[in-house]
Amino acid sequence: MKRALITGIAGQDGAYLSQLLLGKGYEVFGLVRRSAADAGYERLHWLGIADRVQFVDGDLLDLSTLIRAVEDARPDEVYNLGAQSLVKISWNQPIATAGATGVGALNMLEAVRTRAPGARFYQASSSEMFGRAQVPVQNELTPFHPRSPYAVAKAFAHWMTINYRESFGMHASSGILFNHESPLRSIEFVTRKITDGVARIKLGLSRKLVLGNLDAKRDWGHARDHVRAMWQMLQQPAADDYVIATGRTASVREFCALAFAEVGLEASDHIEVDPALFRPAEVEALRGDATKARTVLGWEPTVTLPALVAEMVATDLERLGRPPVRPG
Ligand code: NDP
Ligand code: GDR
Repeated sequence: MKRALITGIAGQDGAYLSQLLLGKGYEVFGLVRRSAADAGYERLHWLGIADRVQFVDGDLLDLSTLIRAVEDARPDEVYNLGAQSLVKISWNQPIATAGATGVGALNMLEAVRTRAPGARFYQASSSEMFGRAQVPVQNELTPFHPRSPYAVAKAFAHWMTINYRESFGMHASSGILFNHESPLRSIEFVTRKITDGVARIKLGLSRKLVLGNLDAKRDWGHARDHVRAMWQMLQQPAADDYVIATGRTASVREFCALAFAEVGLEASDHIEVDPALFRPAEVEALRGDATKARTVLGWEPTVTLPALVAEMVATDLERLGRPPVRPG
């Protein structure tokens, strides 16, 4: 039985990746930050797998906890998904973001290098590193121009992963993942904010949806598809870096139109734009070319954008239409 250690296991990708690995017979260990506030691990409960995961205490900022986690888990594979992942918040918390998102990855690499050098390592890199991209479609050779403290921290973590591969021969891979969404996406991100807002308006719980830049374009895939690529990368004989994307792009405005249409409403009747929600520096448009992942990994996205939107709206309608159940 293979053993995997996942940081950020309580997040969207951590939950789906855990489900995937458990389905493949892995023993799954998850690094979690304990605090007095009861975390709940709602996403793992939602997928019905919370009691099949073994939690290990730790924080990416505290190398001693990572060393202990690696010693306890004795992993064959390590997936570093933990990060301060909110781009907008990274301007308000640049140093904390540099810590968790940047140095956190380095801490994890150090823990693996010293305590489990044979383990395979996955780093959650991001299309945000392309930032103000000079080409309309981005692949592994496209230069980075990060536009937020988050993206700069991710670029540091990305290069550290490559450096550890080249310096120490570690099987360390980076997935440059474009945006991926799901019903388990945090409400802080625009897609889930939209589908939650649409459901609230449909159910009469709210009248309007307040958003920022409607013209930004993203390559939105489904998280379930994208976590599969993470696992596929670690099954390769040699470590490498891969862009994971659908190759299609749509604006926030277009996402809204699809979501409102799901419930028979017109988006423009309900959306309000608040300039306070704009970012100090925006990433205007992203679209990925995942040819390398298709060719080498055999990876393909399986969910269309309309199907993704439909699933998210349906789940939010269901969530809001019934009384909340506290996970047990
Ligand atoms: P989430 O924000 O849903 O999850 C991130 C997790 O990281 C949370 O569970 C959080 O724990 C944990 N975390 C944050 N800080 C620390 C810390 N100091 N120590 C330990 N754990 C910490 O992100 P996603 O699941 O969406 O994304 C997974 C990874 O992939 C992230 O690194 C993200 O930046 C990256 N990424 C995501 C993309 C996407 O579209 N979703 C695209 C490209 C990259 P807690 O629950 O305690 O807050
Ligand atoms: P992003 O995702 O920054 O691409 O990072 P987000 O959903 O936050 O923003 C996407 C685009 O939507 C615009 N936008 C708004 N965004 C939010 N959050 N809230 C709003 O009200 C709103 N209105 C418009 C934004 O300006 C932006 O252009 C995500 C994260 O998961 C990162 O961790 C990951 O690395 C990248 O995707 C790839």
